[in-house]
Amino acid sequence: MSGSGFAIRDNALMKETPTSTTPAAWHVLGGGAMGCLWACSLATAGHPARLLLRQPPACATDSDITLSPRPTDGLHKQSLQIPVRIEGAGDATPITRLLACTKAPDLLPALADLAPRVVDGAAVVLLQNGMGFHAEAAALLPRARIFCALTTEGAYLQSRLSVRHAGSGETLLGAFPGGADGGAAQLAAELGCGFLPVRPVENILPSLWAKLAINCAINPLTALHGCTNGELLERPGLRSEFDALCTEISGLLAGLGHPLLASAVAADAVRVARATAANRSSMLQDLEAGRRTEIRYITGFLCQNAKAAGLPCPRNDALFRAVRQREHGGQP
Ligand code: KPL
Repeated sequence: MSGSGFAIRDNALMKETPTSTTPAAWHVLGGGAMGCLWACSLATAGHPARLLLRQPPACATDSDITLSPRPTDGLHKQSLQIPVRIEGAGDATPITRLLACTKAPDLLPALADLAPRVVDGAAVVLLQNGMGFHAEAAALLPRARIFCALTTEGAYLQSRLSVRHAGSGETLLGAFPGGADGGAAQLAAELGCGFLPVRPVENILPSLWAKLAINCAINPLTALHGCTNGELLERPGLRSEFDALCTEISGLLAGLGHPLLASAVAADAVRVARATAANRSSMLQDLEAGRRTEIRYITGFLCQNAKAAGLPCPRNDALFRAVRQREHGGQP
């Protein structure tokens, strides 16, 4: 997406191609913690779940995901083997329901590979951190119904195809680009049929912006300083940097027409940093693992919108450039 404007697009106008599978099979894209967790949630509720991997195992198409659930998931076991079907992009099965759980930088190339398999009217749910890729994803899949989701569920991979559900949260789901329901209620019921609850919202954009603002405040600073989310609040030098960054983000949100989010951002960022004090942010983990980070879709998106509106954003801009430099192996 360039700028904050969204093209006119209406999910309700897109007819879904009827298929014989009842209930509809879900394809879950990405073998990270979120992909495995959602595949397990759907499979335990009896929905056929297929895990789409960039590099599927050479010979196995059926596999198990090892799930360590939370007691509140209602599965009454410490660990379960959940059977799933593994597919690669080259498989031919038509896709009617897709939950994309890749990192933001991997999303568009993966969707381009899958596009020929996505049936008319298919529901495609984008569950990535950040903003700025939704319109491009919609352009790659012009005949699909696009939804955005964001989640506060916590999970981590214990090893390949072995996931621990580490924190219970909530997932919001809304049609892209927002506005009328566009099928979100029905889809939320389907996707939320397992142990991960999903709440439909009429307009997901404010929630996406609110999450973006929190990620702008926490992720780049923790990534560059190599610290936990909680240390941002505790270490005096870092705390003043964090506070000044929140002030700039708040001013930008106000200038971009989000006054309510602007007034809440500092308190929200502190609340999330405190609630996830022991966490190493996803951006820190990406930098440490030598992976591309989501900076382009987090701070980069905010800066792009700020500049288009003529709003100076020196702190965010400096963080954006510093993280990009680290991604390319440079030192601060
Ligand atoms: O979403 C997060 C992330 O790490 O990407 C936060 C909220 C910062 C938690 O770590």
